[in-house]
Amino acid sequence: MQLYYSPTSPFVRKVSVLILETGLTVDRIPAAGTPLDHGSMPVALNPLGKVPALVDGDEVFFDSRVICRYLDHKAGAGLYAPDTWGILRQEALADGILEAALLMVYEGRLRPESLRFAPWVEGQWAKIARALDALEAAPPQGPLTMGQIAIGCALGYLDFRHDARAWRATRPQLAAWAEGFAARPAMRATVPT
Ligand SMILES: N[C@@H](CCC(=O)N[C@@H](CS)C(=O)NCC(=O)O)C(=O)O
Repeated sequence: MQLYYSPTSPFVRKVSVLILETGLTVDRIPAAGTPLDHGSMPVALNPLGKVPALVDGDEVFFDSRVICRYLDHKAGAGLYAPDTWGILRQEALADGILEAALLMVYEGRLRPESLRFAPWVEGQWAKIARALDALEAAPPQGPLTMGQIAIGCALGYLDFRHDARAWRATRPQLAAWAEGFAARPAMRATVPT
């Protein structure tokens, strides 16, 4: 299998953590690009021009949710059990945090300053804040699941790109969970730099 990746992508990190946790073997191919220039993104494999994308023989998989589900199935890891719908909801919430957080990064990095619209950025952060409050009210628990991996990667990305927002300040339970989860070897091995 080959995984197209970018080292700082939190969506790729979900896949990388799953690979390490399950002991699967996957070759890694670097790719880089943005909505303005797809660069070396594997557009022939993923027309959306995004990573992660996974090739296994004749089959291509994207996005991270599909790849994680596929690799979990392939490894027989059971990371979507026993509460499959609850775990998928957690993964969707984490991915929603990541989508909003990434849009904020793109807004600051790709859009000319004169075209930026601060209320739109704050609207993205409001989505993230609501999602974090929901997680604070019901922090992840129990044995490792894909929901936990996704939430761990989402919180890690907030630390990486939106540290100034200090998400931990009003969310002690989630912060405590994040600290424990970040200590897992697979999380430590995939910290974005
Ligand atoms: N929903 C996708 C999101 C993937 C995504 O947005 N990846 C970013 C890197 S973090 C990307 O490839 N951006 C390039 C672009 O949007 O053109 C997934 O879960 O894989």
